Amino acid sequence: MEKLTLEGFMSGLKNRNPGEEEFHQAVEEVAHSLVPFINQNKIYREAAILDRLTEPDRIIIFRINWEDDEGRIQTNRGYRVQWNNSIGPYKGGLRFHRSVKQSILKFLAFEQTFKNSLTGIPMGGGKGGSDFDPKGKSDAEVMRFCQSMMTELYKHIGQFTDVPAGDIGVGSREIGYLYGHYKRLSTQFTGVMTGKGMAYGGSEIRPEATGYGCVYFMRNMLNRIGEGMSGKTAIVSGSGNVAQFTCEKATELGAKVVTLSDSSGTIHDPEGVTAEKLEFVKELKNERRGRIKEYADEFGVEFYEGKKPWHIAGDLAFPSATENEIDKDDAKALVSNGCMAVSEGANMPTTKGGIEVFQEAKILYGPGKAANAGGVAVSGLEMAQNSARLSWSRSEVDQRLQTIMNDIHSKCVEFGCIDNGRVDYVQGANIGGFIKVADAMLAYGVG
Ligand code: NDP
Ligand code: 2IT
Repeated sequence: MEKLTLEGFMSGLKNRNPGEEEFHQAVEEVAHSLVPFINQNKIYREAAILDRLTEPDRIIIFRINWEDDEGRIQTNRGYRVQWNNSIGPYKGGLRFHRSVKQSILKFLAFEQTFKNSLTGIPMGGGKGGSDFDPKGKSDAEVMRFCQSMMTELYKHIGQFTDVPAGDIGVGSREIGYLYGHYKRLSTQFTGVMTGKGMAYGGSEIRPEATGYGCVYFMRNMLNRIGEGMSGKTAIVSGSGNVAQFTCEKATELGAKVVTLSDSSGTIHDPEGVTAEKLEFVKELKNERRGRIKEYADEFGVEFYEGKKPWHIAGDLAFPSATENEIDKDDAKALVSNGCMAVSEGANMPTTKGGIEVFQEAKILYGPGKAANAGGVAVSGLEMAQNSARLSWSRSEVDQRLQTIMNDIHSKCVEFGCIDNGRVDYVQGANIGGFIKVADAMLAYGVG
């Protein structure tokens, strides 16, 4: 059998999925690691696993109509991308953002499949969302939108079929409206969604899990080279769910977080975003839904309008906003300012050129599918608690999260160890995530 080449594989993929740049980017990053691995392990090649794994099981696209507060009828588009359920029910978040389109949800669902495998919990990969923009909408409008979306979505999900959760623009408020409507339509109270409130089947630590997990992963990478979090300066982007709890845990472990951002700009607080200042951010972002500039006004620090935080010096970087937020020049700026490690809270926040800069500089680079897996891991723990009809304490869930992040780190080391004991975490995460899914697919035969 002919050897697989990256160029040949990617050219076929691009022809089959024209114009879907984010999807091409996510697949290329994975294929870069997997093509040599598959050439060495012919069983995967013969079963055409890579071709099958880069095609979703199905994509459901639907119209969502809802009425705004002025009585006007609005139309949005809804999606659920069910990528692969070889190792468990489809699992992954819903994103509400004006930029949502098929290419973005395909890249996210594809990545999710590897990420979920890395957690060791039986979950397949999926993702969904809508181009609905929650900014400036009233609670009543968000509720009507969520209910209308669920009226279609509920036909395609289920505790053993597909279990959505949150992502950008989907937090506890949206999950409440979505889950409540599912319950009404189905007359069932099941663990069909995660990220639920504590009053109705949620898990302790789920809101914190992505940010905390991302910091635990950073700690693991640092510890392996004899370093620690204490005394380090951290650059964090975003100011939503992932950024807030990254800031909280990094600060608790002795680091100083000096930046936060949103789509309008970056604040720089050289004294550090302390626990007290973070409470202001949580209230600002989660309750009042205001802009991060207010932090600068409140605490008298610098605000860089329209800028990302990567030009500010720091030892550690935690991109926690969105895809492609670190390009080649941003990565160069980080490295030349002394950044020694990157742990990605966001999904695919670094461009291909940016990743090359980090790898050439030989700094620690933890890709999202490993570093931000703590969120979906605790979603898996929420599903387990729902099935068992019980709930674990905060410390129990946190302990399990730390163990899962340690195990993911070990898996990356196992499959990503390269020259002189250095670890290529991209290769480690890609191969480590691939094997379990691929072996399950082999076991099922052709189908
Ligand atoms: P939130 O909606 O809570 O926060 C998103 C933050 O990122 C906001 O500060 C937002 O600013 C900023 N942001 C979003 N889009 C852009 C953009 N195009 N340009 C600049 N800033 C932007 O989302 P999350 O914190 O949940 O998600 C952040 C990232 O983490 C995403 O990549 C998500 O996929 C990933 N992730 C999330 C997990 C979770 O459990 N929630 C799990 C794993 C990964 P603004 O308010 O101005 O839009
Ligand atoms: O990207 C992600 O891993 C998430 N948005 C969380 C998914 C989940 O099902 O908890």
